[in-house]
Amino acid sequence: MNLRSCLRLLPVLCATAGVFAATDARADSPVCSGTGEVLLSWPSGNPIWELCYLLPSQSSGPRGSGMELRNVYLHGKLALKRAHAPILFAEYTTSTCYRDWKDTNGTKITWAGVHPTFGRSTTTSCDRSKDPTASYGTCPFQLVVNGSGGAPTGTCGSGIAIEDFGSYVEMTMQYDASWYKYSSRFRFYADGSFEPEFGFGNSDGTNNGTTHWHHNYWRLDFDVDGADNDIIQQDGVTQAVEFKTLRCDPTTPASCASERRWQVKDTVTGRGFELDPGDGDYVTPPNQSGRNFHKFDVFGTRYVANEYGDASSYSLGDCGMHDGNLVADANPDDLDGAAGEGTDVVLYYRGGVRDKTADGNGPQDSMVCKKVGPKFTPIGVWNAPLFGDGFE
Ligand SMILES: [Cu+2]
Repeated sequence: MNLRSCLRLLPVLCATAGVFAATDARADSPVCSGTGEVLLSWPSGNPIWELCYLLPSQSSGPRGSGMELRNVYLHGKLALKRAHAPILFAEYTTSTCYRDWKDTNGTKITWAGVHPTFGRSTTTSCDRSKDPTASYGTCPFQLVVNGSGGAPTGTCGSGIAIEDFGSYVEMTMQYDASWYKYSSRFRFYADGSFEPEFGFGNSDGTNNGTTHWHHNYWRLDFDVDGADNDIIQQDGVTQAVEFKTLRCDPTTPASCASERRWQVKDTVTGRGFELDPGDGDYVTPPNQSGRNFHKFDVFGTRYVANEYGDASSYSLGDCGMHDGNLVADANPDDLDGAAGEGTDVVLYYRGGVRDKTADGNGPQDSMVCKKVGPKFTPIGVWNAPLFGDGFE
C-alpha cells in the first residue's frame, strides 16, 4: 500500500497501526531549479513559508506575469503550484484600452533603513505617489519627502526586495509598461495567510488627464497537497463546473450587501484557503466604464497545461478580457470531478483601480497611488502532521 492510498482509504487504520507516527512530519520543500527561480525560506530557520520566486522578465505569462511565485509551501505542504498576474490592461474612457505587458523589470528604491514616511525600506512609484496630479519620474524619484528633512538617501534596484516584518515577510517588485509603473507585492504571514497586492504608478503623467482604469488579473494555480482532489467553493457551496462571477451578488451590486467568499480545498486532507476580497477591491467594480471590456471579478477554471491567459495573441490592441476563452460559455468544464475531468483547479481574480480626471464625480485623483488585492486565509490544519506527512 503506498502512502497516498493509505491516507485516502484507511487513514484511521494506518494511524492506529502505527504506519505513520504522528510526529513523523516529513515536510517537503520546493526545488527551485528552473531558469530564474530563487528560493525563499521564511523564517530562514524552521521556515513557515517556502517558495520559488522569479523576476517579471523570467515569468511565464504570454507577455510575462509580473513577479511570479512557484511551488509555494506552507509548513512543508504544497499550497500553490504558481501565483502570478498574467493579464493586465489599461482602459481609457475616451478611446480604447490596451493590453499591457508584464515582463519588463522596473526599479524601486531601497532606503537606508526604514523610511519614516513610508514605514518600510523599499518603496515603489505607487508608494511615492500621494499627489493627485504630480508624477515623480522614474527611479530614483528621490524628491524630498515632507517631514523627513533633507534629501532622502536610497538606491535603485531592479531585483525583488524581501523585507522581514517579524509577523510577516513582504516581497516587493515593480514592472514597467512604458510610463506606467506597476507595483507587485506578496505578503506571507506567520498565521498561514497571504496577500497579493497590485498598485499603479505613473512616471511622467502621460494620460493623467483622462479617466482610465488598470485591470489586473491574478492567476492562482492552487495544488493543495497536490493537484488532485481540489475543489472550489463559493460561500461554502462546491462549484460543479467552471464559472465566472462577481465579488458581490449581482442582485445587490450598488450596496454590495452580499459579499462573497471563495474557498479552494483538498477534499482528502481538508486543507485549503479562503479568498476574502480586500476593502479596496470593492472601490472599482468591473465594467465601471460600461464598455464591457472587463465584466467579471472571479473565475474558477480547470487547469490546462501552459494556459496562462485568456488569448493566444497578446498584442497591445487586444484590449478586452476574453472571459469566454477562459471560462467557456458552452459546455463548461467539470470542476468537482463528478464528470471525470479531474480536479486540478485554478482561480483567477481581478483587482482594478480607476485614475480619474476632474469631472462631475469629483476632483482629479489620477496620480494618487491606489492599491488593491485580496487576502487568502488558511483552512484546515497546516501546522501539524496528519498521519505523517510527505505525501504528494
Ligand atoms: Cu493610471
